[in-house]
Amino acid sequence: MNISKAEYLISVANSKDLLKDNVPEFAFVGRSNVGKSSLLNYLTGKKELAKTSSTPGKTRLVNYFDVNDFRLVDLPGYGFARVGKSQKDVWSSLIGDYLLSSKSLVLTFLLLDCRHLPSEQDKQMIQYMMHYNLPFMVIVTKIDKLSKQALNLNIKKIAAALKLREEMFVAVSSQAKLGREKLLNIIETRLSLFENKE
Ligand SMILES: Nc1nc2c(ncn2[C@@H]2O[C@H](COP(=O)(O)OP(=O)(O)O)[C@@H](O)[C@H]2O)c(=O)[nH]1
Ligand SMILES: [Mg+2]
Repeated sequence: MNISKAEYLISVANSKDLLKDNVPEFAFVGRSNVGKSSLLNYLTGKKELAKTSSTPGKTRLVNYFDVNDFRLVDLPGYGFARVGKSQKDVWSSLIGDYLLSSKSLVLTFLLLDCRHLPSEQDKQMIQYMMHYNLPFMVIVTKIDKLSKQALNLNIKKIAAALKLREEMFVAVSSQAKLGREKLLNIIETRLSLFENKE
């Protein structure tokens, strides 16, 4: 797939403002710092499309991007340790509201750092999506940080921890530029299935 257009559309802070039209959407979710913004930039080929970690404000919003004839949706990051508090944010209700209210959600990508086992919040996300029968896949990020061997081993461990098949996983590195074609192919395939279903 060729990316002919990639533009920031809008950011939404409240569930009532979530978009509810029929443009097919691909959502990206994961804990803060997992590499979500970097991946959106890498995928679209636009370096500044989604701001990377320097602007934490945006991480609490649902950010929509128009890409070709579909949308990429950057969901709020979770697992932020609040300054001065040991308590962690539970993932935003905005995430749950988005996942249940989007009229045209084709697929959600849950991002996990390839070096770490999934957190409780990651597991809850998966359970949530399974409970509501929402289609999802897992993206393991920052694979430039591991050798091929270590990566394969970690994917096995992560898959086992989540009780998911390894076919549910895509491995990427925005830094080393790995995994873009595969991800775009997945998007293209799911898009055509979705459009034929409509
Ligand atoms: N080594 C490596 N670092 C990455 C990669 N992707 C993102 N990062 C770094 O991880 C940090 C968080 O990235 P960001 O995209 O802002 O994460 P977000 O909070 O999930 O949106 C930044 O310092 C990035 O430079 C990657 O593929 N490889
Ligand atoms: Mg981000």
